[in-house]
Amino acid sequence: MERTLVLIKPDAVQRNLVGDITQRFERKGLKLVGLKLIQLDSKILKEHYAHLLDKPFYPGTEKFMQSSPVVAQCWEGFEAVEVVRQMCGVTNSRKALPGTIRGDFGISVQCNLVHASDSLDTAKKEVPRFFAVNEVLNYEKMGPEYLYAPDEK
Ligand code: IDP
Ligand code: MG
Repeated sequence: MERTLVLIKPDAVQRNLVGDITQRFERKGLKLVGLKLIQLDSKILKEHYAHLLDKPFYPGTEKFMQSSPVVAQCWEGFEAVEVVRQMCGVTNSRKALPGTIRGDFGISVQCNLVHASDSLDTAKKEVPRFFAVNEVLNYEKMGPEYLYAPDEK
């Protein structure tokens, strides 16, 4: 099973969309293994968005991401990284397909509601960036036989 990081961004927190977004991942069949409300600072954002530091929009991104707490989540599932990325939609919410989180709730590039790890390698770095080892929990959940075939677990 893969684990992936989701951040529900300040725009979604302020717009009362935490529940709607979380419910989508739950209904999909993903398993919530980490969850917390956190205030990000410049240091963690510079690490998290290292690939964007030289972009002209980066100062705006950093300010936006600190403008309110965010909800950090770790979701687990078979091919969870790709599943969650697909559910979020492309970066520009105006281009994100209907049915995706960004496509359904957003109309902005910056204020695009969610962050999701973009590959398994990235997820392996991002989950420990936001969660201590004891904040990601292992537990049994009812009903995986109705979510997966035996060779998908
Ligand atoms: P992603 O969130 O879809 O993985 P990235 O390219 O990793 O997209 O960019 C991280 C975040 O930086 C985006 O989600 C968005 O909030 C912001 N961002 C990316 N490109 C732009 C831009 O061209 N203008 C303003 N903000 C941007
Ligand atoms: Mg990204």
